[in-house]
Amino acid sequence: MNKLSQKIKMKADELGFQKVGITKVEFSSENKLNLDKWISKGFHASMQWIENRKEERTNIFNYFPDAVSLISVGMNYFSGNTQDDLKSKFKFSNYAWGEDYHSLIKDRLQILLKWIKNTSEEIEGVACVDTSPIMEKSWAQKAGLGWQGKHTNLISRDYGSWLFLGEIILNIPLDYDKPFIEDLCGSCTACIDACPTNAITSYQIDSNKCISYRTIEHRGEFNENENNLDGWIYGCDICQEVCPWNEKFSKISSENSFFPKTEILDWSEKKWMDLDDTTFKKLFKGSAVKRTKFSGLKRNIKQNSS
Ligand code: B12
Ligand code: SF4
Ligand code: SF4
Repeated sequence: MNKLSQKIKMKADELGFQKVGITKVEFSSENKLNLDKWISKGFHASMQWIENRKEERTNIFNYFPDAVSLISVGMNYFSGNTQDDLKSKFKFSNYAWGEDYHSLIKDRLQILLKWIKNTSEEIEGVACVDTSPIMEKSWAQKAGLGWQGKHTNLISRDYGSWLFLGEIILNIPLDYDKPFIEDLCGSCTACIDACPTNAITSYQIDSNKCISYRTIEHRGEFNENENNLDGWIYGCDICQEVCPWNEKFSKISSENSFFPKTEILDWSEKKWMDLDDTTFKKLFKGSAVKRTKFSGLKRNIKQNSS
């Protein structure tokens, strides 16, 4: 193995990434077709930002023209707690129980990128987490981290799907990992059967129906067809909770900052219902929950209280 590729993997491990793989950057006509079909069915709902940057999402060279290699990383965020550990009846997605993963992972990737760039003046690169217009799950599969399950999340053999994904795109060749070509879902349909709003057809999500979309991305009041939140006030974990790969292989994260804040564990329904803007800002400073804004969280709480 090329020494730099090996050292990058060691450095990524030191920085707290449990999964790391490297893939050659190539245009994928299959991904383009899938995203085009998904958008044409209206499955992106009101997320116009997906459509706006479609040309970059479907062709990474429109985003980073000099791309040659992509490093895909995964960070385990499973805290060991479940929704049963929350005092109130309101359910709150585990990915947002602690600190915002966007900033935590971006900071670590910037350290890795700086370290890589220090090895040669010619190296250029960009670090991505979630908001960059690339299809992270598909890149992770190409880099060998795991496969996209029927619920569409990336599942790894050794940690299940409680993994955040991030990437570094570089203008230099490296040694490449084999893509993960197996589909280990087999005949299982647990996620499809458990989804309370039937948002999953095999390997595709209709965001209009997905509670995660409704509670985080949807703006304004809900209309009658989209108001089932099944008790969730932020995000939804059901399709991952029921997945046998998570039941068997989840491991407790070494990242304490992803563990639940005391308020999230201890707050009663009354406390949530009485939440005001000042407390929201204090409680969710540096948290992914800011995305839905105070008005969105209040709307979700109200919807689940009626
Ligand atoms: C938009 C988005 C959403 C939307 C849409 C979800 C979706 N599945 O697309 C909403 C708001 C609903 C959402 C919800 C969640 N999200 Co989100 N989201 C994204 C985002 C920004 C883009 C995803 C995207 O490109 N979607 C477009 C669709 C077309 O792509 P796709 O899902 O990969 O679809 C593929 C399959 O449908 C496949 N396909 C189509 N037909 C067929 C047929 C067959 C037979 C096969 C095999 C495949 C196949 O082709 C498509 C392209 O490869 C990514 C970050 C990023 N930049 O990639 C995070 C990301 C996917 N989200 C993430 C998370 C954590 C979540 C939630 C778990 C949060 C929560 N707990 O509430 C939920 C999970 C809901 C779910 N079951 O997907 C993580 C997932 C990590 C992981 N291990 O996979 C990501 C990667 C962010 C990150 N950096 O960690 N999300
Ligand atoms: S996150 Fe919830 S609503 Fe969305 S697909 Fe999974 S189970 Fe269904
Ligand atoms: S619940 Fe079953 S079908 Fe769904 S992603 Fe997990 S293994 Fe695949």
